[in-house]
Amino acid sequence: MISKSDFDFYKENGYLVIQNFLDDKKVDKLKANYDDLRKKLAERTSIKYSDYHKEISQIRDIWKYDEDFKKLILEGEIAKTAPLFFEDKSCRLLHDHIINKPLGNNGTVPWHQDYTYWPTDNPNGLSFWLPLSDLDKNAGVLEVVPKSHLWGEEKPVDFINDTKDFSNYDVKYLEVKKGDIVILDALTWHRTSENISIEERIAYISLWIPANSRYAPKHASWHPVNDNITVKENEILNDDWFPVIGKGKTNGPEHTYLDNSETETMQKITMYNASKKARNFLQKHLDINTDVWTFLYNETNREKAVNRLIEKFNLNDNVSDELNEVLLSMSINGLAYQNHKARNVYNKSYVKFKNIFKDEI
Ligand SMILES: O=C(O)CCC(=O)C(=O)O
Repeated sequence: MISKSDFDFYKENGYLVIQNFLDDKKVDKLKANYDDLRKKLAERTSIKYSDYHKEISQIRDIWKYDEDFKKLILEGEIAKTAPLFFEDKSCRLLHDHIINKPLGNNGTVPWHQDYTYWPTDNPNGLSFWLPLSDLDKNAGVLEVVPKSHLWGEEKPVDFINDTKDFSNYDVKYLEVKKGDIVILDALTWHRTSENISIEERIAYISLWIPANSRYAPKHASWHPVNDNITVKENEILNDDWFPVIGKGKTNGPEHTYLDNSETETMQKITMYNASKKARNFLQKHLDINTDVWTFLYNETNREKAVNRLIEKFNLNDNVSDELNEVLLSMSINGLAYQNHKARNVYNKSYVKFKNIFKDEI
């Protein structure tokens, strides 16, 4: 039960932790389902599970694969709670995903505001962030800047070329326990640091928007949810992929929003184009006629590719191990994304790739 003071806290600070939101048994079942799912997805993509497990940190649209997650967000505890945080007591699912910070291969998700990445016209959304285990400060917990949702929307942050710094602010580390949930306003500045604990850090996140949100492709045309949208620009997001919970307004005025079309530019390497740019670059310079990522996932091909690139770009020989690792990581990401839009959200390999080839890309 959420009290009036909880709602007041959320409104004032732009986030809220609800303790004991789900019992341990339910969370353990969700975790087991996630373990099964990632095994199935690795198999379906012909990626070795050990590679998939180490590399893939984001799997999208969990509710489309798994009945327990689906029940949780469409009928269960989250469905019963999310609408209460909206003016008309109803909301629409934008999408859900799991973000994992695997041990030894994870990093920071830089400071950002979620709404800046959503192709929708109304910033009054939020997300529910549910950890599937206890988290201490070292585990890559959510860090939030209280009250920052009141500052309004800024341009989207490019995780690869990130420069935001909130070290002078009163940042809160949300050391939540298994079964707790964090509710986060879509304009609240937040990040998660590297997981340096002894367990992988898994969070299930569902993102909610006002039921009468309209499609705004210019706000985030690169976002994968665009692929699930069949309505036209400025129309209400009435599509099967975006179910409404509650009986709220499914009509209403249009809102103005920032035009972020420039994030699509292919000029320099950014989080919006990194995989595409890397693939085009490798296809061209390695003269590959088949799928680049399938080709590079093969160890022998990858070794040949490394030698060829070192020779062609006159790189120092000592870059060979790093380049091999980067190509492996990018090939796993590329294959998983092509197959089911899963990937590593930390972009370490793209940053390394960018640093190795500098202005050549
Ligand atoms: O779970 C994470 O590591 C990142 C979560 C996040 O930043 C988000 O959900 O917007």
